[in-house]
Amino acid sequence: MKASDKLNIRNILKDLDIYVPRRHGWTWRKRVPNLEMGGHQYSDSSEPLTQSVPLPAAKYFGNIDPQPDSVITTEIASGRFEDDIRRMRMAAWHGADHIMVIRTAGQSHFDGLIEGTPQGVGGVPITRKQVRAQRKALDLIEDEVGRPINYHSYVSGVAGPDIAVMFAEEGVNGAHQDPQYNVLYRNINMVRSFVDAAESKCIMAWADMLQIDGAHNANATAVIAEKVMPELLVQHGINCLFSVKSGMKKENIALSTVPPTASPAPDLKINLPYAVALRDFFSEYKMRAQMNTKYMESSTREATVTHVMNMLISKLTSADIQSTITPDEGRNVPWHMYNVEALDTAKQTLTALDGLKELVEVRSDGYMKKTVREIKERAILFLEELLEVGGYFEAVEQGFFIDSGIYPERNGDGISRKINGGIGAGTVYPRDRDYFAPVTAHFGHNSKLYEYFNSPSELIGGCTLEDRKKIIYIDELDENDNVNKRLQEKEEFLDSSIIKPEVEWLGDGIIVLDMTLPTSVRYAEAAAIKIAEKMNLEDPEVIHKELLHPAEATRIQVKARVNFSVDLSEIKLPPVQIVLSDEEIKDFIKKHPLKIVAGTIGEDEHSVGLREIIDIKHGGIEKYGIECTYLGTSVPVNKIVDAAVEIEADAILISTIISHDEIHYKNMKKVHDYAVERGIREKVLIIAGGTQVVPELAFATGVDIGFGRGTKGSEVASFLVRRKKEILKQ
Ligand code: Z98
Repeated sequence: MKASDKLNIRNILKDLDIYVPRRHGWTWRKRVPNLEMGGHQYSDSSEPLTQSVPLPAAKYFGNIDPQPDSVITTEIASGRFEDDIRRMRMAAWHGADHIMVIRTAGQSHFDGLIEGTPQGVGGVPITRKQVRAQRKALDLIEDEVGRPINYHSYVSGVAGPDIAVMFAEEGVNGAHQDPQYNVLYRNINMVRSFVDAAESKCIMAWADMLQIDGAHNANATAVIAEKVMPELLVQHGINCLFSVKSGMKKENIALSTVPPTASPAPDLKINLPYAVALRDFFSEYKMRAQMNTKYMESSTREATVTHVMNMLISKLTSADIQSTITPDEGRNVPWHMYNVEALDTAKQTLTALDGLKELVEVRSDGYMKKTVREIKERAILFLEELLEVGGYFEAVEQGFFIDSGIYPERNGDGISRKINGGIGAGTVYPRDRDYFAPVTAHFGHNSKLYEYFNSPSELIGGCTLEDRKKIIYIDELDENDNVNKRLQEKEEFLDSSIIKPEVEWLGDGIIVLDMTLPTSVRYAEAAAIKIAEKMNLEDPEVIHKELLHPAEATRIQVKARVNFSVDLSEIKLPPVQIVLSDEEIKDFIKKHPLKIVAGTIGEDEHSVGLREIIDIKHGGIEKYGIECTYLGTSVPVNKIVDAAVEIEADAILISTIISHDEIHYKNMKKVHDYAVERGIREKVLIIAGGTQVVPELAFATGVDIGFGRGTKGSEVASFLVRRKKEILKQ
């Protein structure tokens, strides 16, 4: 796949029935301690990518893109897997190597696999076809960036084991699996959930998948998140041990940890001891650090600060996987740009904090010692009481979990589930004495015959885990709700030069407007909708409001839809300016000193643009060692050319903003003509700039080049150097 080519969804969908996943199991990043990059030494780094989008400031550092050593996660949830695939590609280029696909609302309650590619709500219906298509696309994407990408979804709900088998068959690399999630948040019967979990975990162990637990959900659900700290340790403990007993390797078990609180609470004083207590108790397991979404509002700024603070804790406690759902999940705006922004926030922060533990040490005395110990003690006492009342099931029935008090305080408002209640109650049956299933990776005693085979599936020449021909691949079941229909509807935008703005689906036409209105929040909200309507935007909706002052102003963000598209084939672009690296320009100037004379000409007093091109303070061409003689504003044409003769300048830089009666082009021509008259035109380059300058029209006046709005000093210097090199070659 070429970087300049779009992912072809139809090609991905072709021959899916015979697709074979290239590997099973989870992949960690390849650590490269003491990596040397751009003249810097990185301590906590991993192998660089072959292609990527570096951070914006990388242009000042030779475009380096160091990759932190922890796996970085992004969660994708648009409801259309075909659009999610394109977002996965963007995410991988920004440093994601763990891509979690959220399931459609309610899938936990589907008692079996679903098929085809129906559209989902808040996530995609997880089916074999869409899993295959996404895994196949990720094969291409990981080749493109040069790093394996872990594909992940959820093994929970009443169809947990069925999904686990399908994931094992399809090369899914990681999944959430925690029976407590079923019980507490999906009201699925607890006996069924734990039996299903044993089976699912056994299958996931066969496929070497990484497991993430569900304890963090307590955090998002609790009335006050920091109050559930002790029970979170208990929940992690239950799932960890249950997983080990079901056959999982400890290194494949990850705790889903969330710093419980957020500022304006004193974040570090609460979150750091909690993270340390977790690390102490679960030192043999992996940590998947997620962000606190409980206290997240619609402000991207606030969400990003919480994310960054959370990553400080991840760094101090060496999290193995860094999630980046903030701010999309917290704000319920799961759009392409927020996935990418959050990934960049993670890359930037983790890189900024590189080597943190060589610089500072987390104290193990005083406040830290006392607080860490207190959390652990509360957790142990919680567990002891749980055992005293008869075990986990009994404790859940008595409402031990997600109570608003911090243990041992209990306010009687926890989530209570009946041992014999919930979805799927009464559906667990003991195996018959002669039970035998010819399958691999089955939990428990699979008949006495087990002893005679490596796996009971040998009797049938292997089950679907060994023999893919036995997998029944169903393409589509619904003739209307499927990807082919959706692609047909989007035909206009597929492989064409016609585009619309987009936030999550091809051609969705959504844009965001940001405005500050000088009124109160209530009026601002209503006025913003009116403004969007007056702009002929459709379906306007306020997605963020921020009080600047009760009477003076409110900031509003509105999302809305445009009802037109743009044809790129109708846009004429100027030729691309080649920009040389700073080093290359400096080296050349050192060997071949250059002099220029500059000024705004005619009756033009606008000097800001030209000063930005020249002045060292603004990154102008002075910084490369080019000798600049600035003649000021409204310089007569003759004067600037005469000055060039006098100082033997290599180039004349003229700037004009005023374009009335085409005066800017007329003056360019005059400079060119007078330079000819003075006999220096062959020796001097004439470079003309200004906000209204169209390069082609400038060139037509006789000058060497025209630069329009937004030109940088580096572009002008690059032109000078390239042209001088050509002259030297002649
Ligand atoms: C995360 N941001 O963990 P449904 N099992 C567990 C879960 O935590 C979740 C599901 C299943 C979060 C993503 N977590 C939310 C342990 C969901 C999903 O019922 O299909 O929604 O199950 O990264």
